[in-house]
Amino acid sequence: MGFRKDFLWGGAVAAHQLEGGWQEGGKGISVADVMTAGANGVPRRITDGVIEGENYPNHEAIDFYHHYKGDIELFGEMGFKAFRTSIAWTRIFPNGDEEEPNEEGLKFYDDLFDACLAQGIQPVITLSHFEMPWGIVKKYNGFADKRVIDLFVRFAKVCFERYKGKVKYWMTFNEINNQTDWTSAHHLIQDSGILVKEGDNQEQLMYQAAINELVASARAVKAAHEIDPDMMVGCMIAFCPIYPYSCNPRDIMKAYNAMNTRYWFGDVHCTGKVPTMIEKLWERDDLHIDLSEEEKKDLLSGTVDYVGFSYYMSFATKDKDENDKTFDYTESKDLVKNEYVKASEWGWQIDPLGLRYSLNWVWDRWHKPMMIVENGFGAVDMITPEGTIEDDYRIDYLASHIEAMRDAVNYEGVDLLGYTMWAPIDIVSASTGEMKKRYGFIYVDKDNDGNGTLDRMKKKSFDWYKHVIETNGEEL
Ligand code: BGP
Repeated sequence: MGFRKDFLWGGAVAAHQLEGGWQEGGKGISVADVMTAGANGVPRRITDGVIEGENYPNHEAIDFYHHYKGDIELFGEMGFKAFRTSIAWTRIFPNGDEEEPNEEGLKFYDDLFDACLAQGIQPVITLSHFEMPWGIVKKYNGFADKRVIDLFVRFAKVCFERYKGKVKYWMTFNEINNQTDWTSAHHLIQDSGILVKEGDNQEQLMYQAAINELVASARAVKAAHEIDPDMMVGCMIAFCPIYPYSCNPRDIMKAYNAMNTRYWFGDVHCTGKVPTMIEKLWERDDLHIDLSEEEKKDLLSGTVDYVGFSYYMSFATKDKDENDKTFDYTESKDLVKNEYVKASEWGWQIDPLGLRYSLNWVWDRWHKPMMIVENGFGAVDMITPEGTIEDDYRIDYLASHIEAMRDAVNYEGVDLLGYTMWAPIDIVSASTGEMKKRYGFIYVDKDNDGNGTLDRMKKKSFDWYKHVIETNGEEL
């Protein structure tokens, strides 16, 4: 009973949210470098290039670029077995389409991975986590253009060859399915590097880019296995189960189609086939998706080895039109509040049982080993007069979710490889650009305006997680 002996306990981050050093070591500009801070209800803006005087929180972030040795030691002290981060594409190919990689960027990750391995920590690596080179955005409009498939595969191969023997677990695209919400310009730039212009058919752009990314992912999986048969390459899905609002059959059908619309990306990653319901939707919406016979073969032969997914919250949906036979689901319009669960300060609905449900759904549908590669609680942390941070709310959130995944292992026998919570150290929030939305066991002295010493300090949850790892998740 309980988690496997070699369970990969750890934490997860993404390069652009913590490294800083945005112009060091020959790094080019990425989409994250042209996103301003949001905060207090003001959304992040995507600027067309870097504008003097704007606040770009990712430029310095928490300066992990210069602090990584100390930070990794702290992860080692907690007993981490795995550390998930991403490789900033722009450190390796500054514009994205150079012939040769940037040696200084490659060397940085060599040093970082060595620092992890010295602590007994396995690096778990995402190749593309919301940080496409700005050069690719400007020249090709990101994954809207098929030529970007080759650019991504070249980047992936360079990484596999260089880090072979150091990195076993990889993921291709972070939360590839966030762009289900194609009405959001934010998701299109983060997931696909598409800069939305007036008059664009965003639905067409999204589905074409997604297909191109899925082909790129499949080719990368094949390349990895040729370079090193021991490599395990996974996908990464943002998993929020969508419940029916009621037992009205129309709500059930709506939720069923909503799940299929949000998770067809995983079907392609895991089975190599586009579900017929998605092809029907393309027909209905008059979308013309270019997917050649050769590409279809690649999809079939480049299926993933495991499913990585993030889990923060659940959703609910409700049918609104009794004459609608399509049961089409549009994320920006079709979600409703679930009165049975509470929400965080940022409106994220807290639902630990939803994690057990998700593990079972993924396991039953795709029959692949799984890794929970993100799960955590963003909150404002206060320093007490004694100088401590008593983050019991974070401990409660994580404990209830770890219990739910242990139940899925014990009661349903799902195959779970590991758990890398988000994020072991405070970093820049991806959705809002804020520093005050904190997830870490380690506090970083930096505020929303970019002020602070960058000093690190342990929160109460630090020792709690250390004990969870020591007991292999038995004592929460
Ligand atoms: C996921 C992303 C991460 C991350 C996390 C928390 O969607 O993969 O990059 O940041 O969510 O979100 P946020 O930082 O917006 O609170």
